[in-house]
Amino acid sequence: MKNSLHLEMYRRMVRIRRFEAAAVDLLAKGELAGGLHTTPGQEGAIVGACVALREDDYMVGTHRSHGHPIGKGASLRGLMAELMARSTGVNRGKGGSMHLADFSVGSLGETSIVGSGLPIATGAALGAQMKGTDRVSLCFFGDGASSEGTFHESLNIAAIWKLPVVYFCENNLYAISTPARETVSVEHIAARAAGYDMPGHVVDGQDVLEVYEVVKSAVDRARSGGGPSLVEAKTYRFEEHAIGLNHLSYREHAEVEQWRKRDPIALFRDRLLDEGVISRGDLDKAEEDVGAEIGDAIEFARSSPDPDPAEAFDHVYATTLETGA
Ligand SMILES: Cc1ncc(C[n+]2csc(CCOP(=O)(O)OP(=O)(O)O)c2C)c(N)n1
Ligand SMILES: [Mg+2]
Repeated sequence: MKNSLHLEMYRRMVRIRRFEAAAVDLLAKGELAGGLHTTPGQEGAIVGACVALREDDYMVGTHRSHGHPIGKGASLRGLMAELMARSTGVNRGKGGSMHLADFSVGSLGETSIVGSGLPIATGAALGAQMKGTDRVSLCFFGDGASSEGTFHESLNIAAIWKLPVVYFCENNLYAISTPARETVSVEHIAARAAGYDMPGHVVDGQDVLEVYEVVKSAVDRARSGGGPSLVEAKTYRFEEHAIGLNHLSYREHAEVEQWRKRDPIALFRDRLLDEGVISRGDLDKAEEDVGAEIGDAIEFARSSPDPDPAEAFDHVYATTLETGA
């Protein structure tokens, strides 16, 4: 792997962390409305998986998905404007935090309905196959979603039709306050792949390079007609389920602290420096550049107009196919 790919991975992880920190700050200041489900701790899983895709491949996120479009290469301006409900947002300011679709980078969107992304990603893979393209679809979902019916139905049909899809579970050990160990029938969600006769892999979600390598091989397999795979990343969210839900006490403080020691960004930075892959100066410069991008995105959003109320019912139903696919 080349240095430039490592640096881009680092940049995207930092971009996600800082973008969300800025959004939380804007929420506190009242410049942004609604809730935010943030993802600190899970950036390695998100970026490692997204970077394994080609730019024209598809990706579907979850309700916790500011990071996934960023991982897929979306520009911050349209995402920040969407969070701030401006007409220049990726969904014209009508979607908000849980609906950050950006078709320009193959990001097909997110919704608040847990498990709803699985059939969408499966459908995108079916579309790619029927059109004879070699596009692959990457589907993110959580440990909670892995017990929804949509998970099982999607994996079954994808296996039968050998669809080019990679199912990627971010197992952060909890669905809101419910531990996966109390609701998931297997120790490793990846073991469920066997029931659908597809490969299942467990990866360390705090290790962006391990995630990248495993997802890349699953993507290559899907692209060459080998069918779907299931990848489970063991990871952790450092913050609460959503901003403002700080009253919940379902996790031991020591557990949170233990995972915080395995911050995927810090681990990657240390490794790049230890192995001499990228200089400290280049990493610092990447962080500085991301800081400037965030500032630019906020200014862009602040100076953008609100959506026109006359457009409220536009784009509810598709009249033309806008994906360019
Ligand atoms: C169908 C459905 N059921 C329940 C909810 C309420 N809900 C929102 S997020 C969430 C937890 C999802 O957990 P997981 O899939 O592990 O994702 P995580 O929040 O950990 O990223 C639940 C139950 C919902 N939004 N949709
Ligand atoms: Mg979870």
